[in-house]
Amino acid sequence: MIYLVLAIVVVVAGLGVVVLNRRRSPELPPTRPQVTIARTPKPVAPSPPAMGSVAAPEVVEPEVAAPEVVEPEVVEPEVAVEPEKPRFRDRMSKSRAALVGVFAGVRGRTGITDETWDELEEALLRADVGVRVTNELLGGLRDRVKSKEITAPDALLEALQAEMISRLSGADRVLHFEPGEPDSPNVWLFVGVNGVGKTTTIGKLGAAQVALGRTVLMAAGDTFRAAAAEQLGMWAERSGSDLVRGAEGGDPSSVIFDGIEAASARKIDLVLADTAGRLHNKSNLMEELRKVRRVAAKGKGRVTETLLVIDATTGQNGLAQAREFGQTTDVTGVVLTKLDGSARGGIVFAIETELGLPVKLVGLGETINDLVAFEPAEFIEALFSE
Ligand SMILES: Nc1nc2c(ncn2[C@@H]2O[C@H](COP(=O)(O)OP(=O)(O)OP(=O)(O)O)[C@@H](O)[C@H]2O)c(=O)[nH]1
Ligand SMILES: [Mg+2]
Repeated sequence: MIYLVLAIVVVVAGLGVVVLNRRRSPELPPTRPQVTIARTPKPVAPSPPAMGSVAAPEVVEPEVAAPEVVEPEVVEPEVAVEPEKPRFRDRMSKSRAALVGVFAGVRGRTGITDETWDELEEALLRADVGVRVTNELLGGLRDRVKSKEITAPDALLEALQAEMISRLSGADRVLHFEPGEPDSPNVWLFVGVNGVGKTTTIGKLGAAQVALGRTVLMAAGDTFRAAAAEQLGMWAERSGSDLVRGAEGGDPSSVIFDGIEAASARKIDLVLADTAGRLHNKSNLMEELRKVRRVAAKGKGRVTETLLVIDATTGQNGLAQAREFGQTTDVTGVVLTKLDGSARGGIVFAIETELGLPVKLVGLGETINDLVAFEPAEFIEALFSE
């Protein structure tokens, strides 16, 4: 009997030890909290696993639940950040720098003196406003000073600013787009001398038009330069536009004609036609441009804009170009590029007053977002702001 009781005690004690061991052993390996840390979504530089660690395989085991932790973090950066349009004020530091010092000097005097007029004249000419416009602007102000309507330097500068804004108002700066039959695309043609920014402008404008909900096809009418079509192709891809290109050295008119026909067949709204840069005094190349213009109007498309691209850093030189191009292709407006790198923003006045061409778009940098509609008030305020 005693043996029987002893035997029962031994068996029960043995079972207790087994149960206790079973309970403890699963607690030994690291449990959930550590596993979650191991699943941190951003892969950290792998640290070497603890050598010879017995617990290692057990840490790896519970990775099944991982996706739930990872997903939200990966998706987050994909949310598109709406890029802001650049502001004249922020990008026109060079043009402004040429003027603000003068304005400060004018303000610093107690009255309006001969030096005041000399300094203003010099500053406006240096900013490439042009002799004619400078004389007209200052002539009008002199009269108002003589009649005592203006007496203080501050008021003089305010009046100059208002006068400059008013000279630029009233121009038609709209990019003309005629809605019509779906197989009759609008065609906007880009012309200008070498390297002014035609292709880049097409790229930026294509992106803006696509954002407006229009479908766009780019026609690589620059068959002269080997890399020109590739360059335009890159912009087409970036902006979500179609591309039509021809053989290198081919006839630019036929590439643009083919582009317009393709756009018509695909019911695309707008064709942006690139052309090779050319000097305005090369008559054979200007004749080629005349043909491009004529042929573009022949098929299904409607040429609703011919935009002359002018580099703002070339200043008054751009005027001579504009005259020649205007006579050749019926230019409807100007795109003034590289205003961000130019101290000669005043060229806008010469272009508009002396040539009667509206500046419609302005390039304020090299990226896809750096093309803006020309806003006279914002432009002049940027020149005067300190
Ligand atoms: N800073 C600045 N650079 C610009 C602007 N527009 C164009 N560019 C630069 O000007 C250079 C020439 O631009 P393109 O678009 O190739 O000029 P293009 O008129 O097509 O040149 P060609 O086809 O050779 O006649 C490139 O480096 C552009 O990035 C602008 O508004 N600001
Ligand atoms: Mg080009």
